Amino acid sequence: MTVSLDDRLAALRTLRTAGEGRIPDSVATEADRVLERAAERRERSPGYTVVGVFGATGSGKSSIVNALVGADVARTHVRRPTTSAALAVIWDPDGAADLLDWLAVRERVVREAAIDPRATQLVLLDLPDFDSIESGNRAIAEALAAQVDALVWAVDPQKYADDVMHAQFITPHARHREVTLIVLNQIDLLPAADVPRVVASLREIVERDGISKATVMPVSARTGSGIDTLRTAIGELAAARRARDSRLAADIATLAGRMPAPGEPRRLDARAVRHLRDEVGVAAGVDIVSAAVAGSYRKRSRQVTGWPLLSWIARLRADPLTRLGLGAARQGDDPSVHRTSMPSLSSAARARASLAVRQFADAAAEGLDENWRSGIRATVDRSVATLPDSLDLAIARTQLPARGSWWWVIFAITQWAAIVAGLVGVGWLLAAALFPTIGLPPPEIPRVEGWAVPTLLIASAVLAGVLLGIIAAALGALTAAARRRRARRLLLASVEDVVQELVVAPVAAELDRVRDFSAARAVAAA
Ligand SMILES: Nc1nc2c(ncn2[C@@H]2O[C@H](COP(=O)(O)OP(=O)(O)OP(=O)(O)O)[C@@H](O)[C@H]2O)c(=O)[nH]1
Ligand SMILES: [Mg+2]
Repeated sequence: MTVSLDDRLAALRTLRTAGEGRIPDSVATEADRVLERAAERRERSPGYTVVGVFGATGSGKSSIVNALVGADVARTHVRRPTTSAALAVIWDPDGAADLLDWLAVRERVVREAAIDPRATQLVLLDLPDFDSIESGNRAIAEALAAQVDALVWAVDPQKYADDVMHAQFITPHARHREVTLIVLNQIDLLPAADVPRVVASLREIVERDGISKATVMPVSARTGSGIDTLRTAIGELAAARRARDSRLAADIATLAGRMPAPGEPRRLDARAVRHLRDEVGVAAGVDIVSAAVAGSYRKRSRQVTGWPLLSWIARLRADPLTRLGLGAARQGDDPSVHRTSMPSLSSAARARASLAVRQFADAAAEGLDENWRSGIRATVDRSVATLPDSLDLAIARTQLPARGSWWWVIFAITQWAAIVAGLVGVGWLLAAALFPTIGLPPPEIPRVEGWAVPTLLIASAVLAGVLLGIIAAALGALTAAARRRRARRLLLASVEDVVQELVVAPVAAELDRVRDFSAARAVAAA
């Protein structure tokens, strides 16, 4: 996979934002530095290649620069350390000025003849020693090692195997292998027969440092042996004009390697969402409210359709919905400020809801790295805090089925008609008994099949009342059950909206963030 530097930089920016709070602070800071450095380097002298010569004191860095240039531009000495400030050799004073200012290199030498015909846009840096006893030297070398486009490591036959140098300086730059040249200097001090052995040994050590297929160039700054090959290699680096991007790409890849993989995020499971909704619904009192809807219906049904002489008793009982603060009285209330008076989100209910939310989050975060898992947990913990209020509001806003039934009025009229018929029967019988006592002729009492009509009237009125009562109760129970189911559905839909907004969506966003991070990490590390 070939990835452009722009893609890599975009990936690093994604890693930085998506990884906020999830990657170690040190890595985040370093990412900011790399992004800043890349932007700054790309603004300056894009055609130029900055090659720095790094190494331990006395390895011959300054001597190598002089040999490359063909003149004593850099001071060399037996005294250690000699070089204490970076020196730039340039061939075009204007083109690289801005770049050198950014590199903070003040000592500059301008030369006429290029070290290689292809290397006119080159900045060659002689640097202070990397492992210096002078902390200033070390700081300069370290800062420039982070800024140059290509690194030349100068080692000498005495110290080429020094563990500290490899572990502290070369290994951290292993990713820069494409823009790294390893130079074994002072080979004139070795018996000629030993050179291949030392080169092979150095190559092996450098491979262990992580720089595979390293080219180790044996040179002597004193005799000039191997210097031409080194010039050609530097000329090629400059001509390719890829060192700068390659270096920045390696920086990004190194950083991406220091960011732990977040793990494979799961898809959110619809069943898990439903289970969460149901659990939170129970906690929010969906069952209590839907039972109250049914209870309220039954009460009002009894009030209207019950035997009129007793139905006033039903009127005395409070409406279960009103008791929850959800009765007809709230119609016209501003629902945005309305609160139910349910005891629903008692501490037990709260605990049940937050347990369900945390279980949902933990299941969603399964398979992720700990940092990301705890990130998801922290996200839902914030949701849990606002959940009770949002649920109460959602329940209060739900349009519950509260209207009466059309058949109530038919039953009511029939009940009253039966009562009137019964009263007519009673009046009739009373008249028959009392009229003679006040000298009036008693009303005639016809008979049907041997039964007195007024008695039949009373009996059928009582029978009708009982029958109507039974039928109305059965119809009422059926309708109340249907109401309860409908209320439950509506309430659960309201709860689902809240759960979606406060829990599911934030968790899904976190999982998307993990996916973005993983994808960016693959691009950055490619
Ligand atoms: N025999 C031999 N001596 C060399 C060679 N290159 C450098 N020297 C000597 O090694 C000593 C140190 O050389 P410098 O070029 O000053 O070394 P440096 O790496 O720049 O040292 P600092 O600036 O102190 O970090 C000098 O006395 C050089 O003459 C070489 O190829 N062969
Ligand atoms: Mg020097």
